[in-house]
Amino acid sequence: MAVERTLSIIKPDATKRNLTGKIVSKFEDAGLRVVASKRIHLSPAQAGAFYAEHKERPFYGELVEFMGSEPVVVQVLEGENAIAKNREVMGATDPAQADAGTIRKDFALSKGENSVHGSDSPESAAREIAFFFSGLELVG
Ligand code: DAT
Ligand code: MG
Repeated sequence: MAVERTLSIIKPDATKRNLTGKIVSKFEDAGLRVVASKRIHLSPAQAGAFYAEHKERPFYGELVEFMGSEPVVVQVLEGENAIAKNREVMGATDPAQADAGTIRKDFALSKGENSVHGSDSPESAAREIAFFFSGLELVG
């Protein structure tokens, strides 16, 4: 296994409920290190561009509106097998299907307002990290 980096977003439903610290604790407890972090408020154009891969899906408009509704915390997480490990800590997209102890099981409100985003492959991690951060902002 290699040390990887992955892009995480703590979504509006979670920042609004002041859950940032509790969510970061779950990353850290799983051995993931926060190597970059910022709080931003996405414009509709930025949210739309980030989720462009979903633009044909029926929930795209709702997703873009939600992601720009409140600030988010975007972070780069680093660790052994970080991409898959983060997806495990997040839990399934639908909180009703998520395993006990996962972020989405503990905090998500619905399939749409599901508290966190995480890259799903090395290619998406590289693209998503570059979307939000310059190399100078990554402090390993
Ligand atoms: P994930 O975030 O687990 O990678 P995804 O990439 O399939 O899931 O979808 C991106 C986001 O879109 C997801 O986190 C929440 C929203 N979404 C997905 N399926 C949905 C649905 N059936 N109804 C409403 N929102 C949905
Ligand atoms: Mg996804």
